[in-house]
Amino acid sequence: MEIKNAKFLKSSSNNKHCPPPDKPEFAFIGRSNVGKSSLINMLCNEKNLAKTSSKPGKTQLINHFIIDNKWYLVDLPGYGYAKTSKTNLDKFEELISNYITKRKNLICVIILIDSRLELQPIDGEFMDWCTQHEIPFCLAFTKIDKLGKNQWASNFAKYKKRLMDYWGELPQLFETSAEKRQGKEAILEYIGENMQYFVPPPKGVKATNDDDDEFDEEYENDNNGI
Ligand SMILES: Nc1nc2c(ncn2[C@@H]2O[C@H](COP(=O)(O)OP(=O)(O)O)[C@@H](O)[C@H]2O)c(=O)[nH]1
Ligand SMILES: [Mg+2]
Repeated sequence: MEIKNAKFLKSSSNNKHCPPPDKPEFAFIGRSNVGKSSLINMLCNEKNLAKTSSKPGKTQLINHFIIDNKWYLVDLPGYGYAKTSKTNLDKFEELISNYITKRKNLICVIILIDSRLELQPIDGEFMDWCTQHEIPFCLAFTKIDKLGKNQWASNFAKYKKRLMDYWGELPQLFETSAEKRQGKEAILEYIGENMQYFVPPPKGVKATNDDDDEFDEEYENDNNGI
Protein backbone atom coordinates (compact mmCIF):
# COMPACT_ATOMS: atom_id res chain seq x y z
CA MET A 1 0.00 0.00 0.00
CA GLU A 2 1.22 3.50 -0.78
CA ILE A 3 -0.29 6.67 0.64
CA LYS A 4 -1.27 9.07 -2.11
CA ASN A 5 -3.10 11.70 -0.17
CA ALA A 6 -2.74 12.62 3.49
CA LYS A 7 -4.53 15.58 4.99
CA PHE A 8 -4.62 16.95 8.50
CA LEU A 9 -8.24 16.97 9.63
CA LYS A 10 -8.40 18.26 13.18
CA SER A 11 -7.06 18.28 16.70
CA SER A 12 -9.45 17.19 19.43
CA SER A 13 -9.31 17.64 23.16
CA ASN A 14 -11.70 14.75 23.80
CA ASN A 15 -13.49 11.88 22.08
CA LYS A 16 -16.66 13.82 21.34
CA HIS A 17 -14.73 16.26 19.19
CA CYS A 18 -13.06 13.54 17.13
CA PRO A 19 -14.27 12.95 13.55
CA PRO A 20 -17.19 10.49 13.29
CA PRO A 21 -15.88 6.92 13.64
CA ASP A 22 -16.84 6.07 10.07
CA LYS A 23 -13.51 4.71 8.83
CA PRO A 24 -10.84 2.36 10.18
CA GLU A 25 -8.39 4.12 12.46
CA PHE A 26 -4.76 3.46 13.48
CA ALA A 27 -3.16 5.48 16.26
CA PHE A 28 0.52 6.22 16.89
CA ILE A 29 1.82 6.79 20.39
CA GLY A 30 5.14 6.89 22.18
CA ARG A 31 7.36 8.80 24.54
CA SER A 32 8.11 12.39 23.58
CA ASN A 33 10.94 12.67 21.09
CA VAL A 34 10.76 9.01 20.08
CA GLY A 35 10.38 10.06 16.44
CA LYS A 36 6.61 9.88 16.05
CA SER A 37 6.17 12.93 13.85
CA SER A 38 9.09 11.87 11.67
CA LEU A 39 7.65 8.40 11.22
CA ILE A 40 4.19 9.74 10.35
CA ASN A 41 5.72 12.11 7.82
CA MET A 42 7.68 9.25 6.28
CA LEU A 43 4.58 7.02 6.01
CA CYS A 44 2.67 9.84 4.33
CA ASN A 45 5.49 10.96 2.01
CA GLU A 46 5.27 14.42 3.51
CA LYS A 47 7.94 16.65 4.97
CA ASN A 48 5.89 18.53 7.48
CA LEU A 49 2.50 16.90 7.90
CA ALA A 50 3.04 16.03 11.53
CA LYS A 51 5.17 18.86 12.78
CA THR A 52 8.53 17.63 13.99
CA SER A 53 9.16 19.49 17.12
CA SER A 54 12.14 19.63 19.41
CA LYS A 55 9.97 20.66 22.37
CA PRO A 56 8.74 17.49 24.04
CA GLY A 57 5.17 17.22 25.27
CA LYS A 58 3.84 20.09 23.22
CA THR A 59 0.93 18.35 21.57
CA GLN A 60 -1.63 17.30 24.15
CA LEU A 61 -4.37 16.75 21.63
CA ILE A 62 -5.67 13.89 19.53
CA ASN A 63 -4.61 14.72 15.97
CA HIS A 64 -6.57 13.16 13.12
CA PHE A 65 -5.30 12.80 9.57
CA ILE A 66 -7.42 11.43 6.76
CA ILE A 67 -5.54 9.10 4.44
CA ASP A 68 -6.68 8.55 0.86
CA ASN A 69 -10.21 9.18 2.09
CA LYS A 70 -10.13 5.60 3.40
CA TRP A 71 -8.72 5.54 6.91
CA TYR A 72 -7.70 7.77 9.79
CA LEU A 73 -4.19 8.07 11.06
CA VAL A 74 -4.02 9.45 14.58
CA ASP A 75 -1.09 11.19 16.21
CA LEU A 76 -1.57 10.84 19.96
CA PRO A 77 0.25 12.99 22.51
CA GLY A 78 3.61 11.68 23.66
CA TYR A 79 3.52 10.07 27.06
CA GLY A 80 6.21 10.13 29.72
CA TYR A 81 6.77 13.83 29.73
CA ALA A 82 8.32 14.30 33.16
CA LYS A 83 7.89 18.05 33.31
CA THR A 84 4.10 17.93 33.13
CA SER A 85 2.53 18.62 36.51
CA LYS A 86 0.67 15.86 38.31
CA THR A 87 -2.73 17.38 37.49
CA ASN A 88 -1.81 17.73 33.85
CA LEU A 89 -0.58 14.18 33.78
CA ASP A 90 -3.87 12.87 35.16
CA LYS A 91 -5.78 14.84 32.57
CA PHE A 92 -3.48 13.61 29.86
CA GLU A 93 -3.80 9.98 30.92
CA GLU A 94 -7.55 10.36 31.01
CA LEU A 95 -7.51 11.79 27.47
CA ILE A 96 -5.48 8.89 26.13
CA SER A 97 -7.22 6.12 28.05
CA ASN A 98 -10.64 7.47 27.11
CA TYR A 99 -9.67 7.71 23.50
CA ILE A 100 -8.10 4.26 23.29
CA THR A 101 -10.76 2.37 25.19
CA LYS A 102 -13.81 4.13 23.72
CA ARG A 103 -12.92 4.98 20.14
CA LYS A 104 -15.21 2.71 18.18
CA ASN A 105 -13.23 2.50 14.94
CA LEU A 106 -9.75 2.10 16.44
CA ILE A 107 -8.16 -1.05 15.01
CA CYS A 108 -4.73 -0.97 16.54
CA VAL A 109 -2.30 1.23 18.44
CA ILE A 110 1.23 1.47 17.14
CA ILE A 111 3.62 2.10 20.01
CA LEU A 112 6.90 3.72 19.06
CA ILE A 113 10.04 2.58 20.83
CA ASP A 114 13.48 4.17 20.63
CA SER A 115 15.69 1.41 19.24
CA ARG A 116 18.65 2.56 21.34
CA LEU A 117 16.98 1.90 24.69
CA GLU A 118 16.14 -1.25 26.56
CA LEU A 119 12.54 -1.79 27.60
CA GLN A 120 11.53 1.32 29.54
CA PRO A 121 9.11 0.93 32.48
CA ILE A 122 6.67 3.46 31.03
CA ASP A 123 6.48 1.58 27.72
CA GLY A 124 6.09 -1.73 29.53
CA GLU A 125 3.30 -0.28 31.68
CA PHE A 126 1.52 1.03 28.62
CA MET A 127 1.75 -2.37 26.87
CA ASP A 128 0.41 -3.96 30.03
CA TRP A 129 -2.44 -1.49 30.14
CA CYS A 130 -3.31 -2.19 26.47
CA THR A 131 -3.28 -5.92 27.16
CA GLN A 132 -5.58 -5.51 30.16
CA HIS A 133 -8.01 -3.51 28.05
CA GLU A 134 -7.71 -5.90 25.10
CA ILE A 135 -6.38 -3.21 22.81
CA PRO A 136 -4.32 -4.69 19.97
CA PHE A 137 -0.93 -3.04 19.66
CA CYS A 138 2.23 -3.25 17.56
CA LEU A 139 5.69 -1.91 18.27
CA ALA A 140 7.64 0.25 15.84
CA PHE A 141 11.30 0.65 16.76
CA THR A 142 12.53 4.06 15.64
CA LYS A 143 15.84 5.61 14.60
CA ILE A 144 17.57 2.30 13.88
CA ASP A 145 19.99 4.23 11.63
CA LYS A 146 21.51 5.63 14.82
CA LEU A 147 22.88 2.19 15.68
CA GLY A 148 25.34 -0.02 13.89
CA LYS A 149 23.91 -3.19 12.39
CA ASN A 150 25.31 -5.45 15.08
CA GLN A 151 24.33 -3.16 17.92
CA TRP A 152 20.75 -3.02 16.67
CA ALA A 153 20.62 -6.78 16.16
CA SER A 154 21.77 -7.26 19.73
CA ASN A 155 19.34 -4.66 21.18
CA PHE A 156 16.49 -6.12 19.16
CA ALA A 157 17.21 -9.66 20.33
CA LYS A 158 17.32 -8.52 23.98
CA TYR A 159 14.10 -6.58 23.62
CA LYS A 160 12.31 -9.53 22.05
CA LYS A 161 13.55 -11.81 24.81
CA ARG A 162 12.20 -9.45 27.49
CA LEU A 163 8.80 -9.42 25.78
CA MET A 164 8.79 -13.18 25.33
CA ASP A 165 9.78 -13.79 28.96
CA TYR A 166 6.94 -11.56 30.08
CA TRP A 167 4.12 -12.46 27.69
CA GLY A 168 5.17 -15.66 26.04
CA GLU A 169 4.38 -14.13 22.65
CA LEU A 170 5.43 -11.19 20.53
CA PRO A 171 3.28 -8.46 19.06
CA GLN A 172 3.84 -7.36 15.47
CA LEU A 173 7.22 -5.59 15.38
CA PHE A 174 8.51 -3.02 12.90
CA GLU A 175 12.09 -1.85 12.47
CA THR A 176 12.09 1.72 11.22
CA SER A 177 14.19 4.72 10.38
CA ALA A 178 12.61 7.94 9.18
CA GLU A 179 16.08 9.13 8.27
CA LYS A 180 16.70 6.14 5.95
CA ARG A 181 13.03 5.76 5.04
CA GLN A 182 12.99 2.24 6.37
CA GLY A 183 9.99 0.25 7.61
CA LYS A 184 7.41 2.17 5.65
CA GLU A 185 6.21 -0.67 3.42
CA ALA A 186 5.87 -3.12 6.32
CA ILE A 187 3.75 -0.73 8.40
CA LEU A 188 1.53 0.29 5.49
CA GLU A 189 1.06 -3.32 4.46
CA TYR A 190 0.03 -4.19 8.01
CA ILE A 191 -2.45 -1.32 8.08
CA GLY A 192 -3.84 -2.29 4.67
CA GLU A 193 -4.36 -5.87 5.79
CA ASN A 194 -6.00 -5.00 9.08
CA MET A 195 -8.46 -2.42 7.82
CA GLN A 196 -10.86 -5.28 7.22
CA TYR A 197 -11.49 -5.50 10.97
CA PHE A 198 -13.35 -2.23 10.90
CA VAL A 199 -17.03 -2.84 11.51
CA PRO A 200 -19.09 -0.11 9.86
CA PRO A 201 -22.34 0.94 11.50
CA PRO A 202 -25.43 -0.87 10.26
CA LYS A 203 -27.00 0.49 7.07
CA GLY A 204 -28.90 3.69 7.62
CA VAL A 205 -27.19 4.35 10.95
CA LYS A 206 -24.75 7.22 11.09
CA ALA A 207 -21.43 6.68 12.80
CA THR A 208 -21.30 9.06 15.72
CA ASN A 209 -19.27 9.65 18.84
CA ASP A 210 -22.31 9.48 21.10
CA ASP A 211 -22.20 6.88 23.81
CA ASP A 212 -25.89 6.12 23.71
CA ASP A 213 -26.34 5.06 20.09
CA GLU A 214 -28.75 2.21 19.66
CA PHE A 215 -26.14 0.12 17.86
CA ASP A 216 -23.46 1.11 20.31
CA GLU A 217 -23.24 -2.00 22.40
CA GLU A 218 -22.59 -4.43 19.61
CA TYR A 219 -20.61 -1.94 17.58
CA GLU A 220 -18.20 -0.78 20.22
CA ASN A 221 -16.10 -3.86 20.82
CA ASP A 222 -16.14 -5.51 17.46
CA ASN A 223 -13.09 -3.96 15.88
CA ASN A 224 -10.47 -5.76 17.91
CA GLY A 225 -10.47 -8.89 15.85
CA ILE A 226 -6.73 -9.07 15.21
N1 LIG B 1 18.70 9.72 13.05
C1 LIG B 1 17.38 9.76 13.14
N2 LIG B 1 16.79 10.78 13.80
C2 LIG B 1 15.44 10.78 13.89
C3 LIG B 1 14.65 9.77 13.31
N3 LIG B 1 13.35 10.04 13.58
C4 LIG B 1 13.34 11.19 14.30
N4 LIG B 1 14.59 11.64 14.49
C5 LIG B 1 14.98 12.86 15.22
O1 LIG B 1 14.54 12.76 16.56
C6 LIG B 1 14.02 14.01 17.03
C7 LIG B 1 12.57 13.83 17.49
O2 LIG B 1 11.78 13.49 16.36
P1 LIG B 1 10.22 13.80 16.28
O3 LIG B 1 9.73 13.13 15.04
O4 LIG B 1 9.96 15.28 16.43
O5 LIG B 1 9.72 13.05 17.59
P2 LIG B 1 8.30 13.11 18.34
O6 LIG B 1 8.47 14.05 19.49
O7 LIG B 1 8.10 11.72 18.83
O8 LIG B 1 7.28 13.55 17.36
C8 LIG B 1 14.19 14.98 15.88
O9 LIG B 1 15.37 15.69 16.07
C9 LIG B 1 14.28 14.09 14.65
O10 LIG B 1 15.02 14.66 13.61
C10 LIG B 1 15.31 8.71 12.60
O11 LIG B 1 14.71 7.77 12.07
N5 LIG B 1 16.67 8.77 12.55
MG1 LIG C 1 5.93 15.12 17.49
